[in-house]
Amino acid sequence: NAVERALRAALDAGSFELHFQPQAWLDGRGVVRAEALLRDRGGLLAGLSPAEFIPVAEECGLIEPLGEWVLAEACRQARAWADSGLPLLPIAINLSPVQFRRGDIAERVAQALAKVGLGGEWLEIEMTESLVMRDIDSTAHTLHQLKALGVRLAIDDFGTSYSSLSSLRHLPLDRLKIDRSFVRALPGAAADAGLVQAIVDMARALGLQTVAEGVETREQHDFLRAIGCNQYQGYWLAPPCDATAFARWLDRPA
Ligand code: G
Ligand code: G
Ligand code: MN
Ligand code: NA
Repeated sequence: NAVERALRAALDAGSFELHFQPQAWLDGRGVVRAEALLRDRGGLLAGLSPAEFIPVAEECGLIEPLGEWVLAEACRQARAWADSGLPLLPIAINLSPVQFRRGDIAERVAQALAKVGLGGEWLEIEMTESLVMRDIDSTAHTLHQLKALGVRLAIDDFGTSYSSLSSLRHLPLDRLKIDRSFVRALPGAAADAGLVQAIVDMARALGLQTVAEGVETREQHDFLRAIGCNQYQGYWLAPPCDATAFARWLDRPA
């Protein structure tokens, strides 16, 4: 398969890179963390979204080395920014269910952090709702191991799958990321506005923060702030960009 060959070539050539997209407080306190998003620089996968090649990597086993690389590279970058005098910024990575289910993810995360001398609080892990809700006992065990490292835990694309309220309440989660399909038609679409409000209220009752994804307009931003959503991410703040451009963006004059 052509994508599988391109994945192997990119891993061999070292042409993968992480791009970064900021997440910020809606109340004006500025950037809180950056999400790391995988890209292939100049390789055969350059035109593809990870949404297209990650599933192939999961099927052919290459998600293991690829996921390890993402974890190590995110830690390396957090450390490099801190060493260059930028304020240390937590980084969120996306974790594949395949990496999560191996059973040793907490150990791998602990090693990656130790290698760069960072505490767990500098790393956030984004997982899909279906990963978190499937096989809840073993999930809870792994999440508690990660939480014990100080790592923050977020549910990505929240609302697109199915969550048990009691699981949301009892798992050691920090944040829900409200899927951008609910954000797209805000603030005009009454049904979406009601849904997002309900998610924000439910999260607050459960002691969880909310991050709205895919915020593209000032109107969306202002609506989300007004209903008490905590943080946001999206093109209206900044699109994902490479590490150099991201550091420049962080350092931009106000
Ligand atoms: O960055 P972009 O919008 O193209 O990402 C598309 C999808 O790919 C998103 O759902 C995102 O979570 C996922 N993705 C991006 N980078 C990674 C990664 O490093 N690992 C995994 N497992 N998924 C990623
Ligand atoms: O599912 P996840 O949140 O990991 O996906 C992040 C993806 O969403 C990234 O690939 C990024 O390119 C994309 N993205 C980020 N901000 C926006 C936005 O404002 N609008 C749209 N359409 N996509 C966005
Ligand atoms: Mn994500
Ligand atoms: Na998402």
